[in-house]
Amino acid sequence: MFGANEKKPGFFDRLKQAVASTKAQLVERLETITEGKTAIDQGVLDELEATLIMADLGVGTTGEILTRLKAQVKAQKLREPRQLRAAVEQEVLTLLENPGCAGGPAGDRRRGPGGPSEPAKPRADKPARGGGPEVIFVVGVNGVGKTTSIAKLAHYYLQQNRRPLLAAADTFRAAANEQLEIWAERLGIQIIEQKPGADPAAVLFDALASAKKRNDDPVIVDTAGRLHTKDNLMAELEKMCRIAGREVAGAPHQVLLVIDATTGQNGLQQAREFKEHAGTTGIILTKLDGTAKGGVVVAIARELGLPIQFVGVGEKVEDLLPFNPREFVESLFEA
Ligand SMILES: Nc1nc2c(ncn2[C@@H]2O[C@H](COP(=O)(O)OP(=O)(O)OP(=O)(O)O)[C@@H](O)[C@H]2O)c(=O)[nH]1
Ligand SMILES: [Mg+2]
Repeated sequence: MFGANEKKPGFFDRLKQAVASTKAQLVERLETITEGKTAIDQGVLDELEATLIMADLGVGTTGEILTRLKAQVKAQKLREPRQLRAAVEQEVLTLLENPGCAGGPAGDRRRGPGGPSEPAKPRADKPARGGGPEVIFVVGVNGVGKTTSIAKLAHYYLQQNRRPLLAAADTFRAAANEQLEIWAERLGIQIIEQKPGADPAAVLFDALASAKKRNDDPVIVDTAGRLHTKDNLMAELEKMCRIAGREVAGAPHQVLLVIDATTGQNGLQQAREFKEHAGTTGIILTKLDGTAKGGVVVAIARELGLPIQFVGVGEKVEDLLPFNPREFVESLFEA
């Protein structure tokens, strides 16, 4: 928390702080690679490849960037080693601004696994109109920062003068309710819960009824995240989607998958499962602060075809930033 006389760091500064380790891993190493070199030769490209992989861009994404850079070198559009930083920056930005565009340049572009899917249009700043609340499911495996992200989301919507309501539909884990209750109390918002072990769909039903009655919006739904009962978990999520859609037109309007940035490429596999079964519309990438694996942002955008909606940059409620590809790239590459 910041004292009354303390200036809160701006949005961009907070993002810069959060990506400092990734920047050291990725961009500052780029400088080292090209230092004293007179040409972009195979040695430079090999070192670049290793650097991108170490920053967790993943093998596929790294390969695509390398292919495109080599084509530029061949066409003599890219000659000087000192141009490499800007060239990588441009490639990263292109990948982030076109989620799901895995594959080669023009003509070979296709959607990521899971078939064709339009990137979700986030309704982040638009209050629901008419037929009931906006319904936001928050999904993801255990420990990735789901509950904290829900509190942060609630805070974000409060700042926009909306009245979020929390639905404690992770009835699987006994302590899940308590943690969410603490946040709800701190934020001064309504929480709907039942006994541990209750049917999550029943909690959701109650939450939607309550939100409609009290004009709460959005309804942010915590869900269970155990993967060892994967089939049950996915069936449960599907059932909750059906209930939501029956009670509120078009619900769930967002299904946000929480991924822990510190797990790097492992997070991608989880994401594929959830995308397939739970109709994920966007990503919240947590714990971007203090990881040098922030390059996973690029791999997620390219391989999943899902927009990153928010990034988590700390443990406090205000530590959730709406994600913007250009700002992210600038925070990394800016001198
Ligand atoms: N540094 C940092 N820590 C975070 C961030 N998001 C969550 N955390 C921390 O990660 C830990 C786990 O967060 P939770 O929100 O409890 O995670 P969860 O997914 O709900 O966990 P379970 O309910 O146990 O499955 C907590 O200590 C959080 O404070 C983030 O963006 N940055
Ligand atoms: Mg939790």
